[in-house]
Amino acid sequence: MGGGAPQSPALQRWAALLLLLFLPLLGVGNWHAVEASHKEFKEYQNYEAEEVDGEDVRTGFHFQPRPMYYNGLYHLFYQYNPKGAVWGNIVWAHSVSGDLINWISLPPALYSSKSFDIKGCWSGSATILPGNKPAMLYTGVDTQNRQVQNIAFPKDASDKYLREWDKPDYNPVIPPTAGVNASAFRDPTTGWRGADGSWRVVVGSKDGSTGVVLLYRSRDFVHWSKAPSPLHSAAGTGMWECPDFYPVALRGNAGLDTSATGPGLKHVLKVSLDETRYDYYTVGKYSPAEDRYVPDGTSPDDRTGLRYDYGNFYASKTFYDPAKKRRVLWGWSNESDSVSSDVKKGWAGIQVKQCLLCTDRVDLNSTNITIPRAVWLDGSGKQLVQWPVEEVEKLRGKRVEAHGVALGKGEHFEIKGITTSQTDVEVTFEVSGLEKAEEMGVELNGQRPDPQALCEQKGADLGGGVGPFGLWVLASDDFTERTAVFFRVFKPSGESNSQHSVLMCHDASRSFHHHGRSTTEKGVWKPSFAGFVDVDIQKDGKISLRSLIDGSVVESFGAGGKTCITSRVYPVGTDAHLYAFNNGEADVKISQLQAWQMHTIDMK
Ligand SMILES: *[C@@H]1O[C@H](CO)[C@@H](O)[C@H](O)[C@H]1NC(C)=O
Ligand SMILES: *[C@@H]1O[C@H](CO)[C@@H](O)[C@H](O)[C@H]1NC(C)=O
Ligand SMILES: *[C@@H]1O[C@H](CO)[C@@H](O)[C@H](O)[C@H]1NC(C)=O
Ligand SMILES: CC(=O)N[C@H]1CO[C@H](CO)[C@@H](O)[C@@H]1O
Repeated sequence: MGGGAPQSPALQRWAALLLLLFLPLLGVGNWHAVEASHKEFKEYQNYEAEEVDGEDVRTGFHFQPRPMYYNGLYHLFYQYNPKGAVWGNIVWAHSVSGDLINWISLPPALYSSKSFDIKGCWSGSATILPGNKPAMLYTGVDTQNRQVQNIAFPKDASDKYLREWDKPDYNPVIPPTAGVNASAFRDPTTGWRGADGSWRVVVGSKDGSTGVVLLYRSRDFVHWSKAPSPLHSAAGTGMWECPDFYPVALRGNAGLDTSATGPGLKHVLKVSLDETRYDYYTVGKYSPAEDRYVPDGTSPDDRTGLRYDYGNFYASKTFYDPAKKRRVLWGWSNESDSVSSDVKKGWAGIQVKQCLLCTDRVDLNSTNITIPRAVWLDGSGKQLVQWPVEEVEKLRGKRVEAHGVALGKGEHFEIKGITTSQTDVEVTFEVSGLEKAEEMGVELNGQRPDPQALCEQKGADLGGGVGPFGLWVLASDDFTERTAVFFRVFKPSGESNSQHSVLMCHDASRSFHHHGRSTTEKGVWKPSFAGFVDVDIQKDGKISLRSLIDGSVVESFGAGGKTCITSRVYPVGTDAHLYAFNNGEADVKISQLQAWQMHTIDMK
């Protein structure tokens, strides 16, 4: 890549994550060329970076998408470090879009400049206050290395892009008071307003090994006081990062404003567990009177709990989109290859067109933010459902389809006629012969086995009773390399559980990797990812799968979005193939399959 890439091996890992974002601000030149051509960014460029301890560095480098909708535009703020691999220069980059597809990059909204954020501008959230006034709460790292919560407002509310943000001198608005660990106090949520007129936000923290979301209240969004009890906590879960707390409707897939209350809803609390690097949630009840959240107990409230995505997905955040009355989720998917890969122009994630106020045209073709998903509560009331926002369908081009294709044991079927390295594929499999379903074959002790371990153990190649069946994506024509996206059905595990267990898996053990390097080579992270799918396959007789494939990203949605898995793989060329396969004893039938070649965004 360009001269802006840090060369030292120690820096390469972070560079891989950050390099692309470096470009819009710097043009494509090197660091020194910048000061002349981008005077407006001088302040944060000149700030001298400082190293802090490892744990904090890790946190600061997340590429956390923070979305907001305001006056007809979607805003996406995301953190990155324009100086590459040194600590201390995390800024909030800012892009806007009218359609969630085409984005315009703007100058950074926030960057370290004052005593209350001089050592970092970390994650936070936007809230629209009465009078249509956006406010941003974010974590700053102050001169004493304390994590504090600050507020920022747009300098000029009449600027439709909200380009410049003002950080009042009275910051921080929420300091770590006695009893709060100042090294574990971050990521304020979007505010919600109670019937009493007061605003609430929670901030992620920990108390020993107990994960906790500390609750704060305010009448004016500026003066905050800590509530005596946290909104929620769970022992043994470690630091809670990037909390997200919002209502979901009991029926239908419409989203709700963050402040909505009433009988027809439940609440969702999502936390990013620092110790596992995945995003977990529970569904439960929020009682405004006590300001407490109590999970329903229909899923574990720990690291075996429900996840938004069972793959490579972290530090996500939702926002309410009043224009389309939906709640939209954005995640971040890191590299799984330790070597910086060649960047291909893709269609997924953010596609930034140009940088307003930047002198050079931007080539930010693809970041690693996942495709935005609408989220709502499943009819069971026990879990969420996610589905790519409908705008993604605008990128669908040439279509191919298939119906009624039977797949016996060991058979596969190629989906031809489109370029399958950039594809949106939806398929429904009819399943029969459930009496052939295998035993799970693991000691259960009344508990569910770890789905990822089960997937690793069984893989896509080991024949089963019902399944494995699904898709091979990004496959070479000789099958030596491929990523399997599939289901495997297990016998009901006992009297208490009369339903078959359906496992959904991404098996990347035979995936393409950087420059064709074998996945058995050292340094390539190639996990199998898996989750169970809460469906009654005996009753339904079929199960659907949608995969969005974009070069190095595969995002899959099982059973209409009940279980989601995102993987990063690194195909060698554009001649990748797409197949449906069945390695189970029982026949499966593709009742319907549609696949679209996806348009690439026009960068003009
Ligand atoms: C506070 O958090 C830091 C960072 O995780 C940790 O190293 C430290 O042990 C915590 N302090 C206390 C008193 O728990
Ligand atoms: C990506 O995330 C996973 C899980 O959080 C981690 O194990 C892996 O090391 C990360 N990859 C890189 C390149 O940082
Ligand atoms: C972005 O896409 C354009 C147009 O396809 C291409 O010329 C350019 O090299 C790409 N940039 C990067 C960083 O991949
Ligand atoms: C912003 C970011 O992390 N970009 C990375 C996304 O993934 C490609 C490879 O697919 C990397 O090269 C980028 O650096």
